[in-house]
Amino acid sequence: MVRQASVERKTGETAIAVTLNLDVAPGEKQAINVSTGVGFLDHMLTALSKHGGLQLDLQCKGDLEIDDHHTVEDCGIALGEAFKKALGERRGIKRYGYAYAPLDEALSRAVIDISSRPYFVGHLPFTREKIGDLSTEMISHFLESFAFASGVTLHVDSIRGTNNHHIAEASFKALALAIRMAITETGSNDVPSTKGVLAI
Ligand SMILES: [Mn+2]
Repeated sequence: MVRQASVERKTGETAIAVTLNLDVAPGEKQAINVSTGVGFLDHMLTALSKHGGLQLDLQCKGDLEIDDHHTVEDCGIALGEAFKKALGERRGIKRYGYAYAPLDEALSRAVIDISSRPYFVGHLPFTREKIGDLSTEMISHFLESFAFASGVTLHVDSIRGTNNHHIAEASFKALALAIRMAITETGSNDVPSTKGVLAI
């Protein structure tokens, strides 16, 4: 079964088309193509896909003449919706995932529960207002939007770091590795919950 989903999302503020494949078949080339108009967000989503073993095509045309807010938030929502759809009934997955990732002096940790209990807690103490053309406050907002749209519980913490580019990138890489663990197929056909259902 191919774990893939496409989502199109159009509002007065953004137009987004996203196709997400949770797996790369043996011998297949991992395909990643991200264009949001916000360079640093492209860099983070590419890192997320690459290290998560995901295949992602995400194209966004947003109202960047205002600022980056709608673009970043709506990309988080659209990616979350695609992730939720690609997971389907959430049968036979590990469900929990956790990882640390360093990038030089920066160290981040991400913990995910593919639970249908949307929640986000982040500790990302950036000291700059922007990294490239991405507002640092939008990084937590992106992760929150992704968590709520996909129905996952997500905690992302910067444990240390001084370079803001490194703090952000280590956090997305930790998230990538946590996601990979959580979506790993166990070979079972079971829904990993005592409730017997996870896709709500
Ligand atoms: Mn980088």
